[in-house]
Amino acid sequence: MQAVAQVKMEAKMKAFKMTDAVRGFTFGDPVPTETVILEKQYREDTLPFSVEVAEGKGRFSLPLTKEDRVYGLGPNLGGINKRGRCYESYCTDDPLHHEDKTTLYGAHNFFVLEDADVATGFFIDFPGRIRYDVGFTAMETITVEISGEDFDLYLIEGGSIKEIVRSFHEIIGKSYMPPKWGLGYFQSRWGYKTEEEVQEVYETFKSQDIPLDGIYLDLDYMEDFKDFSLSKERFPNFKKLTQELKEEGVRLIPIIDAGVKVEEGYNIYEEGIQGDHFVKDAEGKPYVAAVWPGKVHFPDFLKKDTRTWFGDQYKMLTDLGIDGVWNDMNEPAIFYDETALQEGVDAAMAAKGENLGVNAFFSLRDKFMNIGNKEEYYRRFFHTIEGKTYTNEAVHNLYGYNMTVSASEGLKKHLQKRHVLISRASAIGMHRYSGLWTGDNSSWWSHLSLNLRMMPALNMSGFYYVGADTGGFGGQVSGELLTRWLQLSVFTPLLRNHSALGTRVQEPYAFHEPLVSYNRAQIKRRYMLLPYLYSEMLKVHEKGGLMFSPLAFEFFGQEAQEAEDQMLLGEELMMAPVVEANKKGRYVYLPESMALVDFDMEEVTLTKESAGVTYMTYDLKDLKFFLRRNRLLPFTLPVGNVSKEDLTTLRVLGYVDTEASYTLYDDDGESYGYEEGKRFETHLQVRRLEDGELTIDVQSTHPKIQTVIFTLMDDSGDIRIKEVQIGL
Ligand code: MIG
Repeated sequence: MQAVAQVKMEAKMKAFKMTDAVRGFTFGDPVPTETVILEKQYREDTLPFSVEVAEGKGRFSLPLTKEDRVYGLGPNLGGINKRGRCYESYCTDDPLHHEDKTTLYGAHNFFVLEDADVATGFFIDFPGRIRYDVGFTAMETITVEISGEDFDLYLIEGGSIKEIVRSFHEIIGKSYMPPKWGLGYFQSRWGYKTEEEVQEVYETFKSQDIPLDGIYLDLDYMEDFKDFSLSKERFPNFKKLTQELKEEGVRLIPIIDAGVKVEEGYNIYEEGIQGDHFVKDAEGKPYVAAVWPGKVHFPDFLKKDTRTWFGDQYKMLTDLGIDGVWNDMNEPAIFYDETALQEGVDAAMAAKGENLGVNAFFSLRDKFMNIGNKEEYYRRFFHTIEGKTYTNEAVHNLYGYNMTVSASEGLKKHLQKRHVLISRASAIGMHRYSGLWTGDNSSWWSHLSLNLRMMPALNMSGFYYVGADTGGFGGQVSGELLTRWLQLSVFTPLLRNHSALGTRVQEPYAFHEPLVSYNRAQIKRRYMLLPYLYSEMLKVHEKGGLMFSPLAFEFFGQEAQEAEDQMLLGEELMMAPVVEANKKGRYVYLPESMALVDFDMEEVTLTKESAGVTYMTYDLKDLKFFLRRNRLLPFTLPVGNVSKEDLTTLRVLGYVDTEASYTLYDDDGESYGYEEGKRFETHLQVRRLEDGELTIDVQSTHPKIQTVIFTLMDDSGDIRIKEVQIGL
């Protein structure tokens, strides 16, 4: 990045400092987004490049050298290195994520530009649309176009991307931490129609011996798609079912949509009208859009008292025994609005009996075909922030974010213990309140690798409790694809198999043998890895930084930069999933020697692999990954769900040539004690002495762990097993 020129509109810009690594520049009078939690300290400073602010837009371009790489931008299409594409930050409901798309559900305006020797982080705090042309129009230019004149631009400096990410996380605050059961396996489907069907799903998991921590409930549990209602016909014993399953350690997680059905006598609608909680149209009347329930009003989540009011509605669910929710359609998605529908109907009526030319036909067709989520809808309803009125379009990316703040506050208040909360729309800031799923992907191989590539970018934005619809939401999944997807998703903190209405059933047992056995094995392995995954979640919650990092963030060289189908997890593991059809293995790039871990229920094996490129066989039945040199990986034996976790014996894999240590974090899994640092730590340390002897040290405050069994490999590939008893 080169210094180009001084900013043109000095008068409109105020410089500030936030921490040693973070400085920023305020242009105009930005909307408060509450993304950044630290105070600005205004001072003199100059921007090292020019930002044009004119005609309702802010714009800057930076030169990219051939070597520069661009990382971040959250849940987006494209590679890990974002170069060569355009992106837009504007939360959008788009269920077809093919290569032409530029905008998905999240708006995450943090990216890092790295050249041969310097990396710089950029964060644009602005709630409207931002366009990024990352070396697309001109290969050697990145252009950012902000659709407003009022924004904060942050620059984050540091010695490495990892440091920059940590410094960024310091200013945006700590992330949402799910309860431990949130890291289990979840089954979902749109739609399990009745409580019998849900019961049957549970029974099948049980009889098939497949672990399960919960079942997501889609729209069908509601009456007429009304938020906080229950279908008396399909779910007459909702509370009983919820409680019975919970006794088995299986939670139900219902969906809540952003739109509130317009219906007289419906309590949420009536209260919303009385309390003036709905967003208004230009005439000051509640804006009418149509989503699943038909006509709806949208709660104005940008208003504090509306958030409190809506958040309190979740009590209806917590009173029934619900401990987790998913917030959907909160971009907000709009099927049509009254004006657009009327225009379509009028055009159709006018066309009646006419001989339509091709252009007239297409124009008529478009009135119905492209009626969903039209840009103009978001200019037809308004929010008021600190006395100023904005179109939704101007503050669009705050909507789903604040619906989720509302849910989070309500659930926290009414549960007194941790809950699971995921949202579809997202913006940075929301990471403090919930996790997310990546929206309506498809049962495509390309979306399996997209899932992998999104993980580090989501972590960069502060989101850790994340995952994609395993198996793919839309489209027809093949058994092979589901099993391959599980081989990846067993590592993602949110592990949920979800699929759309009308698609091929995709529960892990919905396939023929041997796939069912393989799927069962994959899910059990997730539970074996759970102590480690949970420990890593507690660590990133506390310290920020990345749980998933591209190889390029850790190793030098072009091979590391280009290995976008491999990923580091924590400081210990390297994943190398198979993301293509008809493969029996794949080539893996090893930046240093590692232990190949073949993870099996009966016997976990370690094999030494030298640095370089190697072909690894990887069957559908396997779970394989790599353990880095001088690192330890704790694991345990599988259980039916998190409530049955048994840590009396902890197992540890190690590739130790000189010395390795790991501190396993754990806690009660459900209280907020972790916020005050209440946790159990188990320090594991292995040293290999000159003569090859091993010394092992285990210090633990964990109330359960009694025995630790180490399987340790050295540089020559020899394995030794050691058992350590912890004095009580
Ligand atoms: O218009 O509730 O992303 O997970 O199954 C579709 C039905 C609405 C979109 C969500 C998806 C969910 C579906 N919803």
